[in-house]
Amino acid sequence: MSETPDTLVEDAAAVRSERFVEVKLDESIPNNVDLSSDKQLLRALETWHPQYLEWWKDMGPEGFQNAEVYLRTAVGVDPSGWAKFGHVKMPDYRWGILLAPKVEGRTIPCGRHKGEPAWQEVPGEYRSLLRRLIVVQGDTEPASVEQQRHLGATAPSLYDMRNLFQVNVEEGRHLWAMVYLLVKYFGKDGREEAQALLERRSGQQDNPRILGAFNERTPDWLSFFMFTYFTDRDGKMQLAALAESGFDPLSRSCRFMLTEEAHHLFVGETGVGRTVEATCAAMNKAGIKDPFATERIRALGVVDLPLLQRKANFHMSVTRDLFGSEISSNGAEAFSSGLKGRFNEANLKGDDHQLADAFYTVTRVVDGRFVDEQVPALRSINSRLLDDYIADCQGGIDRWNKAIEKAGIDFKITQPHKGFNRKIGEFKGHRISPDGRLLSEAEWAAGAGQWLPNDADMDFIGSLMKPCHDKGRYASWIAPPRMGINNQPGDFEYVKID
Ligand code: BYC
Ligand code: FE
Ligand code: FE
Repeated sequence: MSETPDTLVEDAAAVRSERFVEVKLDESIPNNVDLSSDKQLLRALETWHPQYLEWWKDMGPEGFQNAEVYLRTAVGVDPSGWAKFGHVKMPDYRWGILLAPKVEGRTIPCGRHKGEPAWQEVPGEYRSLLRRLIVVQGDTEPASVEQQRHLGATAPSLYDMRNLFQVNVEEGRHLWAMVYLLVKYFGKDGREEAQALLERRSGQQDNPRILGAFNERTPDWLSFFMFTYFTDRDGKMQLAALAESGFDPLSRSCRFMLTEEAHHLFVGETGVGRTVEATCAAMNKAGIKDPFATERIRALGVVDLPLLQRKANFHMSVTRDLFGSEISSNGAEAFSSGLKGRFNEANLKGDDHQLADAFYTVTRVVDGRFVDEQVPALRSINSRLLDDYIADCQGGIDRWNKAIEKAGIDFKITQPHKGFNRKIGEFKGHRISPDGRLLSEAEWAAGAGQWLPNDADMDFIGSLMKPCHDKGRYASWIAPPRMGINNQPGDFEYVKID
């Protein structure tokens, strides 16, 4: 039988729908993974959904569940137009399951299976490692929402409040992204892990979140901005590494999550930047040149720059711990198995992507001195991602410094030594100053209050945390943004508080 034009047309349509899977928004769970055709999966997710909403109402933003918030909702995966904006109550947000389009013929980019077709199903021999990576990633998402849940009450403006809630609903969607993978690909134990993701609680003694930084408090807005600049950037790096996964559904999930992540980093960078701007403007207006004139600066209702540095030191150090031990056999196995690549793996030129004979320089403490050691590259995968992260942090810091310099103030925000205040990895158990000196316990105790936020700092920041909920107004310590969200005017009502 010869092919009729009709079947050709149908085939073409099938190819199209494979590549540009439409997002089905009218289903109970918006998705582009054809949920309705997999009844068992749909049922499992529909069972999880009300429990997720319970969690959101218990642990999500406190006090604003009925407020109408001007939110961006993902409605597609086309980079040129994937979101729409509108006022919604957060519990009505359309959390969906969205994967970046499939790349036809994609192969495993690294490790011992390099060049083989990417896995569309879970590779049996790596099942538990893969599940662990997905669970750890998933756990951080609701943890951050829990950490930030009290911040609405002290928002410095409606604009900032909206940005907080935007970040929160998207971290909620990131949880959905990981839960989809667990439930679809890991059967019963995947469903149990999905359940446990709603049960652990940030900072709780008996059932804490998995990674250290996600059990720290985010008590004020300065912490929030530092967190979204530094800790969401760990999210960016880890998602980028998982986007290189040979397990294609994980890669596609992470690729789309990265699209949303950019806004979280923007909130952090501009949040700190606007704080710097308000401080410099107030100092100049009052004729204060000395950034260390703490009391006079604080009396202006702005944050002194050395305090910003201490805050940054804290968030950088706890976030660096999130990369795991610099030298790690788990890290080596994640790479060799092809489950997790390096940052930008597919574009690393002049590299065999297997690293069997390669070395990487890792700084270690040996006999009370720093030593740069050549370590097998496979075992130092975590170290390399950490170094890439530290480099990635610098851009925004340079932009903050440029604003300080332009204001004519002699101060520079810097990154502390890699070993400063570390609890995980090579530097754990050592006392190291921000400028990279190995210290005695007594020297550390004497210096810590200058390097990390001290009690007086936290009290002062606390005193600034007064809500500013009038349209178009901003708290004294933060400058207005250059532009509104989605080009809205300055007095736009980003959150309609009921
Ligand atoms: N705290 O060999 P090791 C984000 C555990 S952020 C407590 O050193 P490995 C987001 C580790 O689990 C991105 N425990 O390192 C940001 C292991 O336990 P097991 C999150 C820690 O295994 C803002 C043991 O210690 N994504 O998305 O290579 C807002 C020895 O581990 C810590 C990911 O992390 C710690 N800091 O682990 C919202 C990606 N560090 O297995 C969201 C997925 C390590 O022996 N995770 N441990 O019981 C991974 O790729 C890896 O698991 C790690 C490094 C990066 C965590
Ligand atoms: Fe996230
Ligand atoms: Fe994020």
